[in-house]
Amino acid sequence: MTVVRPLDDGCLVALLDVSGHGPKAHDLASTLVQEIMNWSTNNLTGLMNRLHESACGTRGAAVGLALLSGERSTLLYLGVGNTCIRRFGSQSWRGVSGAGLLGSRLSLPREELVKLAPNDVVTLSSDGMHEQIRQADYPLITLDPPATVAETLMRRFSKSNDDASCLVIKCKP
Ligand SMILES: [Mn+2]
Repeated sequence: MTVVRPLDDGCLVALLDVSGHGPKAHDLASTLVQEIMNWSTNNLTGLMNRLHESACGTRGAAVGLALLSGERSTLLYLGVGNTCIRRFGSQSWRGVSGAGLLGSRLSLPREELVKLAPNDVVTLSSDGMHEQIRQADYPLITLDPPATVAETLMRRFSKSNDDASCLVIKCKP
């Protein structure tokens, strides 16, 4: 599941992959989405700790959080579990998510700050999508509209044995 929450200067985006399927998984995803929508500061570590508390005693989830600032052209990332964030374009970059699972084992890495450039594309995906995607595998990734990028990545790189989420952010020219 993906969340995009517009802020005064940029947006907060999140990708959630709750363990398992069915109504209980959906309930946990809904709870986490509410927490993300209600969070009122720019503190990603604080938000992740809040999500962890909400998920305690549940089946758990993998979560990636990214805070984008339009004015500073930056991206701040914090993730736990099998979530993957990548940047394509002027430079390639891949974020590192902490080991563990939200709700049971939380080992939070440091927030990573990335300076973005015009036309960069950032993808945030769950473990239902292969992580080894090189820009050479998809040379048009920075030229295609973001919806086309998401569809193309899902068609070409999602695994047959899991569901997958993918969120695509395109920087302005
Ligand atoms: Mn998954």
